[in-house]
Amino acid sequence: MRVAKLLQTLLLTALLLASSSVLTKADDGYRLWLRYDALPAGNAALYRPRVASLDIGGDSATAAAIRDELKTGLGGLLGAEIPLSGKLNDGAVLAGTPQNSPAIAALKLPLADLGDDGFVIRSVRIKGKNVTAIAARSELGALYGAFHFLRLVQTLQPIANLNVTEKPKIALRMLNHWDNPDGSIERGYAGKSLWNWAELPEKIDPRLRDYARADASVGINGAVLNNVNASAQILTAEYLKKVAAIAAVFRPYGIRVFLSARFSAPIELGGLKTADPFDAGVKKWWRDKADEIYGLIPDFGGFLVKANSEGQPGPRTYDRTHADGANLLAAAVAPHGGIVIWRAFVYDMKPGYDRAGAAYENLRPFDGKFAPNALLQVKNGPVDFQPREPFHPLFGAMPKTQVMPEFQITQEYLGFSNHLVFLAEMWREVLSSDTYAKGRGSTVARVADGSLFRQKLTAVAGVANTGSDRNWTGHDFLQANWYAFGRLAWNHELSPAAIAGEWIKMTLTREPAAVARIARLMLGSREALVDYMTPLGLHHQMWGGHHYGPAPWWNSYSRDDWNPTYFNKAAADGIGFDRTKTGSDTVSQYFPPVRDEFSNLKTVPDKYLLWFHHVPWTYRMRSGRTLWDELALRYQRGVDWARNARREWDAVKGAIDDERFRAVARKLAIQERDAVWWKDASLSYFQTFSKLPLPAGVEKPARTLEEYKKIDLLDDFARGIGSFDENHK
Ligand code: BDP
Repeated sequence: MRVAKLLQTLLLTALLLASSSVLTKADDGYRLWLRYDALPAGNAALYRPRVASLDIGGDSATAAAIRDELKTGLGGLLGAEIPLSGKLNDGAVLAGTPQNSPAIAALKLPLADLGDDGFVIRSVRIKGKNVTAIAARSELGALYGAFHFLRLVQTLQPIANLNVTEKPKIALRMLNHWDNPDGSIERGYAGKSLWNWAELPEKIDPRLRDYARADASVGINGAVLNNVNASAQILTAEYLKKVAAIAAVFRPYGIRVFLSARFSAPIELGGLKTADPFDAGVKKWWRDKADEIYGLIPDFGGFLVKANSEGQPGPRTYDRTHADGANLLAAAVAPHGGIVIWRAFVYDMKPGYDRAGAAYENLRPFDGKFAPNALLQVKNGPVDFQPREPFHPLFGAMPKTQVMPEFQITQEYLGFSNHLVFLAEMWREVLSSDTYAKGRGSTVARVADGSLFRQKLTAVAGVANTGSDRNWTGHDFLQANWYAFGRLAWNHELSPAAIAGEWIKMTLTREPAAVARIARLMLGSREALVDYMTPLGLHHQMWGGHHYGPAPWWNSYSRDDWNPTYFNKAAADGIGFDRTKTGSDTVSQYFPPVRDEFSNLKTVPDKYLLWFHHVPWTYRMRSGRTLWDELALRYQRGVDWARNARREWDAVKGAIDDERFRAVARKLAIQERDAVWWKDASLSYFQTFSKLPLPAGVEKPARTLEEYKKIDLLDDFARGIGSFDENHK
């Protein structure tokens, strides 16, 4: 009897240990959302597919990638070896195209309208057998379908009666890597570059393939490998071989490689005296360079160019226009089917001007002047990747130009890889903004997907947040932004909540209560960050240079449009940048009724108030509070969120492996510290003008304004509190 009891206790303990070790198993985050750990036991009929065998058509590298992913993925999720078999088993999964799979061809599925990247997934009965078919016109489409199928299984979706049809709304979904030849990454906060130039092309880091898998799993199909502040070195014969080696790894996963081109490369590499786009020698140099590149990389995507911006060379140096510059490169790649992406991030400082109006002034005159294989890449807002900006007025304003949005996934102005902020919320806000260019419903998304102006080439870019950190993005949660960018680029109608739900279940936990709690955290994070950094339309209030931490007092740059004081205009009479008729009037760059809504104090949304208006500290807000009180309370609200986020996170302990749980907890502690610092430093400075007391409920700053001015928050970061190694101990 006693022995039996003892055995029972031992058994129970063993079981408990086993289950808790599953939960607390270390996970360094490397596998991203493609973890494929065994699905939980439970309501098996609903979410645990029976997969008897895999039948993947084709023998190309892409077909091999599909086979590999499904075999590893389903094998892991279902905890069983899944045989490859051409036999029509009950429970077989077929994947392929009508060309590479007779079984798929026989199904005669409606594939005609799917384009190159689309796919269908169908539960079908063939000769009395239940089969899942993943079918597409191209092998790449079938790969996207395979990843989609895996996602359904990973997120516990019922898969017995599938009838999925998917195709992307935007053709080119690309990451811009701001990586330098020396391995550093401009505005990168997750380690070094993933491209190991010194070892390439001989040695290929296996990580490159995992990068490509991750991209393809969310439909990303283009990668600019180098910084827009480009070194000409990337275009040398030596480097092009390295680029070709990377392209070869990416190819099976449908990712085309692009390069940032330095406009003056004909001088630096070609020894020419000029880079004038009208010069015959310059034209020839670019044509030859393009031929050389396509000789090595037949599917090379093309060039991205930052010209006459922040010191970069460009056509204006030779009295030529931006269109002349873009068309020079467009002509060089056109014979090979390549494209040129010209950036609209141009803002030449003129006395008394408004930086927010500069890109529009510089680029709009060239509407209709760009070559058919050129796109204009426009940042989401008119200043520079701030926590919140109204949409860029160039969206909708260039109907004869192929315009594409550029988002920043890396968090240059948003707390680096230290702050948890789910950016799908921001991107949705921009994409669903109505430009009214052709009346109601002319959203930024419809500019981007080409439906508004019947644009032929469509694209969207995100400045990557990836790096060599073991977990890719520094902060485990910021993988979600890479994921979300891809998902929204594929389908801009997806809701942030749906994307967050998918990502959490694939990456962190499937425990329903924890999923719900974490989703709430993610979905509130962007508004909270705006609150504690730049509420009510404030912008560009960050410490100079590195842009980490608050410095609303900063006025020491000779370029005024880099100074936070230029943007906040805080003074005794109030705060905010007047962009209405009484000020810079750049609000008139928007179409009516948007411009009227933003210009009028009665209708401007609170979130853009200080973006468009300079208002007195005692201005009466919609809430009935004074501007000063409202501002202070917003900062406090952001701080409260950051505090609460830590408690929320503590509450999911046990639902997530220990390693990532602790790493995130450390980051959240930094975020809280920074949020408090932002509130205290900002309010201390603004109070010198408002001369008003803090309202009830707003905590008093812990230090003096002089201390906030002296201490660079980044110093702590540099000492290691924000680093991956430090946080994954
Ligand atoms: C700014 C960054 C700078 C970039 C620039 C750009 O501070 O590092 O080079 O944007 O997008 O946000 O070109």
